[in-house]
Amino acid sequence: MAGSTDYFGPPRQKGYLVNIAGPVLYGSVAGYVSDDVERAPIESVYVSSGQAEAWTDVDGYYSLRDVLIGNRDVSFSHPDYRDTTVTGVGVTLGNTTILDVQMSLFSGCDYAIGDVNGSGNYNGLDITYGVSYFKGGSEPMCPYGSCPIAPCDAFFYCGDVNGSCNYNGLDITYGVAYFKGGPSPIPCGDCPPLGAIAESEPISRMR
Ligand SMILES: [Ca+2]
Ligand SMILES: [Ca+2]
Repeated sequence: MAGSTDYFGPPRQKGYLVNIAGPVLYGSVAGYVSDDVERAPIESVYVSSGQAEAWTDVDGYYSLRDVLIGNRDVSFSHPDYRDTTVTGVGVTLGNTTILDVQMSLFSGCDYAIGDVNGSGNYNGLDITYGVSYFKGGSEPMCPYGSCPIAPCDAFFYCGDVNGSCNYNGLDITYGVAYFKGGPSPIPCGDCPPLGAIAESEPISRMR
């Protein structure tokens, strides 16, 4: 009988080998990371896939070792650039897969802070619109998709003027104080408006 043969036979080599052969089930991914506009190398990009991690050198090159074989996702992140993930990268045993990536500069989200009525700027009408919303009126009209990062992908992010990353009555209070000469609006830190990173100029008051 087949079952008896198995029982009295040698240990199952297949399972045994898998247990001791873990380290050889890896491959590598290596390549060049550059700016998608100037094609210039980007230094210090954090590259990761599962447990494997690496950083690009001054010339934009990275070498990610000990990546599990199979189709893997490889992620690239850098504070000045939009996060990039390449999915389904084929990693084979003991080989190096070449993966060059271009990253786009993260220059902020395309919206005007406080502009809940979709007019393109922040003024007293946005306060009125906001008060109306909290009484059951129309939702804020933040440009949809201008900021594809949570929580900035929610409908209300443009109404956040006190930097709390949500929109509530405190933003109305803050806005009213601002238009009376109080502190400038503060965007949610995860959703910086375009230009806010490079310039951080005070937003001009519009009454
Ligand atoms: Ca407005
Ligand atoms: Ca808020």
